[in-house]
This record gives sequence, C-alpha cells and structure tokens, in this order.
Amino acid sequence: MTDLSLLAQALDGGDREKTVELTQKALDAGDNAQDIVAQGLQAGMAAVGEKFSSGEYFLPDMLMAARAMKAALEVLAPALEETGIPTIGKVVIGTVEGDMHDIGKNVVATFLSGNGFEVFDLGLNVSAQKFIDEVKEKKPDILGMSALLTTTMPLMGKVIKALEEMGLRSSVKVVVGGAPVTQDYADYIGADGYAHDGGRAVPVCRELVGK
Ligand code: B1M
Repeated sequence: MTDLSLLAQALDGGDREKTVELTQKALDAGDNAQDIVAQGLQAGMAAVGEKFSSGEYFLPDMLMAARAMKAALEVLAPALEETGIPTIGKVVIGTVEGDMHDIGKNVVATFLSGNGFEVFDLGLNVSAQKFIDEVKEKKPDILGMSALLTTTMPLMGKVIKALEEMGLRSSVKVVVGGAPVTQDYADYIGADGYAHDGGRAVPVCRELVGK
C-alpha cells in the first residue's frame, strides 16, 4: 500500500500536478479508490480547513486545494464508478442554495453511482424550489442535500418543510450531510438519514431503499 500521507501533503500544498501524479501512482499500485479519497485527499483537505481556520491559509489556498482535489477525483472517477450492480434506486442530490462547496457532494454522488444508484446531480447553489421541482419530475427514492456552511444548513430543513406542505414528503427519503451537519441536526430537521462521509452514505441510502 502506498503512503497516502504524501498525497495528503501534496493536496494540502495545493500542488495539482503532484496530487494527480500521486493519485495515479496509488491507483497503479493497487490501492483502493475509496481509501485514496479518505486517507489521501480528504485528509489533505481537512488539513487545509484547519489552516484556514487558524489564519495560516487564505481563500486562494483553499481554491488551489479544491482544484487539485477535483483533478484527482477525475482520475479516480472510473475506479469509483466501476460496478456491475444493477440500479437499486434513484437519487437526486445537490448542494443547497448559497453554498459553493461541491467537492464532498461530488464524492457522495460518485460513491452512490458506483454502488448501483442512478444519480441526478443538480450541482451547487440549488434553491429549495429546484429541489422540489426535481422531486416532482424525477420521482427519486432519495433526495440528498449537502451543506458545508453553518449559514446554509437551514435550507435543508426548509426543503423538508416544503415537501411536507406540498404533500410530497412521504414519497421520498431525505438524506443530509456535509461537514457541519450532525445526526442530531438531521433528526432536528426531520431528515430520514445522515451520513458523515461518502463511504457511509452508501449503506445509509441502501438501507433507506431496503437493499
Ligand atoms: Co470553504 N469553508 N468557504 N471553500 N471550505 C469551509 C467549509 C470551512 C469549514 C473552512 C474553515 O473555516 N475551517 C468554512 C465554513 C465555516 C462555517 O460555516 N462554520 C468555510 C468558509 C468560511 C468559506 C467561505 C465563507 C470563505 C470566504 O469567502 N471567506 C467561502 C464560502 C463560499 C460559499 O459557499 N458561499 C468558502 C469558499 C470555499 C472555496 C470555494 C474556496 C472551496 C470550495 C470549492 C468547491 O467545493 N468547489 C472551499 C473549501 C475547499 C473548503 C474546505 C477547506 C474543504 C471542503 C472540502 O471540499 N472538503 C472546508 C474546510 C473543511 O471542510 N474542513 C471549507 C473535502 C470534502 C471531500 O469533504 O465537503 O466535508 P466534505 O464532504 C464529505 C462529508 O462532509 C460528507 O461526505 C463527503 C465525502 O466524504 N458529505 C455528505 C458531504 N455532503 C454530503 C451529503 C450527504 C452525505 C454526506 O448526503 C446527501
């Protein structure tokens, strides 16, 4: 197994070329794609977040790391999506309005489609109305919402309320996640499921569709 801490360091340093190179090397060495995400890329991003919080890093540092991570995820996508599993459920997913963080949501979407779900990714900055419209149109088994900011988290609760008001709540299971989201918060807003990370999102969604 490759030393994935080197990958974490490259991402932390915002070095896109090195991040992509080390991701490819780890894949070639036979490392599991989900481990590469968790122990390499996500570990690096966690370090970036801590340094941003402490004032050591600024917005451009976060942006460089985000670009490096996106490029590495493109390298990993075929391995993450490799599956022979037939479709086990439909998911509509997006990052809530006002929130421009989509890396984690993309990881979750990739993990889900790699594990047999048909995924409709609405992207980021998705309004409550858009979520509702897509639930009406696509009739998914699961609606997934991601929020990375404490200021955007409440939109998830608003969507759940709107689903209730429109008589749509019982037609869809709602799963929420994102760094500031907790199981307690998910319970508080009336979500059906919460996942701490992309790997966990898979069993949570499988359970909700009874598979
Ligand atoms: Co932002 N940012 N950011 N940022 N950023 C955070 C979130 C922050 C915690 C950094 C910090 O202060 N330590 C902080 C939020 C503080 C708070 O709300 N309390 C913050 C801030 C303040 C901001 C700005 C306000 C900064 C500014 O402008 N002054 C600004 C806001 C912009 C906006 O959204 N309106 C901003 C901007 C940005 C960038 C654009 C530069 C960039 C995002 C680029 C992009 O996504 N395209 C960015 C980044 C990269 C981060 C950090 C460093 C990393 C986020 C990330 O991609 N992590 C982040 C610090 C941190 O989280 N430690 C930070 C890797 C990713 C794989 O993990 O997203 O947690 P994560 O996803 C995980 C799980 O959470 C879970 O599974 C995923 C995969 O395992 N998950 C789900 C996520 N969604 C799920 C949905 C599910 C289930 C699980 O079900 C549906």
